[in-house]
Amino acid sequence: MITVVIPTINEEKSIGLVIDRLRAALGPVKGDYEILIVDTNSRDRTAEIAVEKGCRVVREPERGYGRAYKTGFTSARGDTIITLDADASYPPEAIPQLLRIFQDEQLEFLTANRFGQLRQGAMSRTHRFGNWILNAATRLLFGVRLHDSQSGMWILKKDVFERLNVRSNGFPFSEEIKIKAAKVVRFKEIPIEFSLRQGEKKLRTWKDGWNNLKFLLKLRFTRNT
Ligand SMILES: Nc1nc2c(ncn2[C@@H]2O[C@H](COP(=O)(O)OP(=O)(O)OP(=O)(O)O)[C@@H](O)[C@H]2O)c(=O)[nH]1
Ligand SMILES: [Mg+2]
Repeated sequence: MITVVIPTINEEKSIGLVIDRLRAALGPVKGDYEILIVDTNSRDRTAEIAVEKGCRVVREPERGYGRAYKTGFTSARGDTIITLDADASYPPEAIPQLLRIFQDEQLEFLTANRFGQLRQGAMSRTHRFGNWILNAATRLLFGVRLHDSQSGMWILKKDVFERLNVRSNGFPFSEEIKIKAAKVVRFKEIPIEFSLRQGEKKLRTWKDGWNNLKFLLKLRFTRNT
């Protein structure tokens, strides 16, 4: 079984569309699936829309992108997990092809590369620059070559997450899980199309960018990580 995990805070503008597009894309895929929304205190109709559309919603009252994923992965019923944002920036339509590669090549972690086919205006210059720095840091500090260390669309085996001991509860969760997975499991990065997000972004460019870089340095230079 597949569990699609989507973390949300106030994403009522796009969550319905993302769920509809997911159902259309997953319909022809063989086997059972569930869509699991991990919601952190949305004050809009995000959770109601998800329930109306037949999704399971779990609440995670503590803030944090990584924390939301930890909660979601732990309560996932599937042995295969797919992740994406609720902001309609990642393409659910790519899932069947990504799943095929994941299965055919017996991968354990697949991450989608947003820089493969970046739609015009999908990402600001500042974000592109920040991503370049973080990709370079990932390569220099860990010897892991990624085109997109911050991508939020992955396919992974649930047991891989259980084995990796991912520490971060914030945005660095994204790079940490990839760095750790790339070292120990069958891992691949595949290009996807990426579009401008709908609704309000939760990431604070400078603050979170800097936090991510500090996190990488700490992960590299402190023991027991
Ligand atoms: N449950 C939960 N979801 C979160 C939290 N922070 C972000 N999210 C969700 O995680 C996804 C990624 O957050 P975004 O704001 O899109 O961050 P991003 O994609 O790195 O940045 P943008 O390029 O600006 O979209 C979105 O679906 C958010 O609603 C959180 O603390 N808790
Ligand atoms: Mg996003």
